[in-house]
Amino acid sequence: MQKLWSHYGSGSKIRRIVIPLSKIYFASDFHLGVDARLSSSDRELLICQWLDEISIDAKQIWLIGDLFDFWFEYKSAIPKGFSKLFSRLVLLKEKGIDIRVFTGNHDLWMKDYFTKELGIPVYFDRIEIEINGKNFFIAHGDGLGPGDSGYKRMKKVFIHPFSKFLYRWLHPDLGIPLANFFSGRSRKAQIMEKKFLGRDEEWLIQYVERKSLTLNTDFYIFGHRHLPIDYTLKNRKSRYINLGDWLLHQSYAVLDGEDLKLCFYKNENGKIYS
Ligand SMILES: [Mn+2]
Repeated sequence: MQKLWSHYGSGSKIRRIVIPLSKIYFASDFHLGVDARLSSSDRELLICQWLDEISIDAKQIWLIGDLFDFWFEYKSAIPKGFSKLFSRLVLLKEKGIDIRVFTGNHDLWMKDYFTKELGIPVYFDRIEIEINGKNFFIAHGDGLGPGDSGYKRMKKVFIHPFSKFLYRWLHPDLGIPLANFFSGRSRKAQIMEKKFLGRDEEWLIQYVERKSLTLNTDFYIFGHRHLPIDYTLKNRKSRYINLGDWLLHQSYAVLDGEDLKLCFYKNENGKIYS
């Protein structure tokens, strides 16, 4: 019979166990539902792979808006096509990972599906929060800063309960294709690299510079811009982080202790603007 305990004998190597620190991850702008460099379904698989990998050491995962290219919740129906992502999120929740979701300008019509069915809190507006002793200001980023007045007016109409009420009376088989038609989503998403406009032209940089005059924020975390940006503000302390997107960049941010950095998943050509 094999001697089971022999490897504990003198001179044998002690197995080294590494317990990873719990990290906090941020990502945004998956835009599932529209084909880009990858088809929506392939991108969903890639996101699930990424979630699997980070679930090893993730304590918390923040998804900061535009998870879906279009989302609308009827009282008893949701758009189909995202079941792989949902099942992964449920699995991670069961592993004890705290997941939080923001709405973006493409999926602002969320109701209670995430909270009730998936147990995931949804934020509809910017928040200030302290994580690991650091102050965070988190928002999707649409309609903030100067300019964009047309969009700001349109958003007011979109989020008005009466608009939702009216839209809800369209049958989903009509309502969802109609939304796709009007946004030109039947075409492939534009995947041209956006241009970083620099501190004088980037609306969100102007917005956070103004905010930082009164707030003591360490990290301003936004999506919406579809460009990975890590920009240190004039006060030389606060950083504006834009999470980029998954249409082109497959980018995300990770907070490890007090250190926050932008990373890319399976994209060796990822570039960070600063
Ligand atoms: Mn977006």
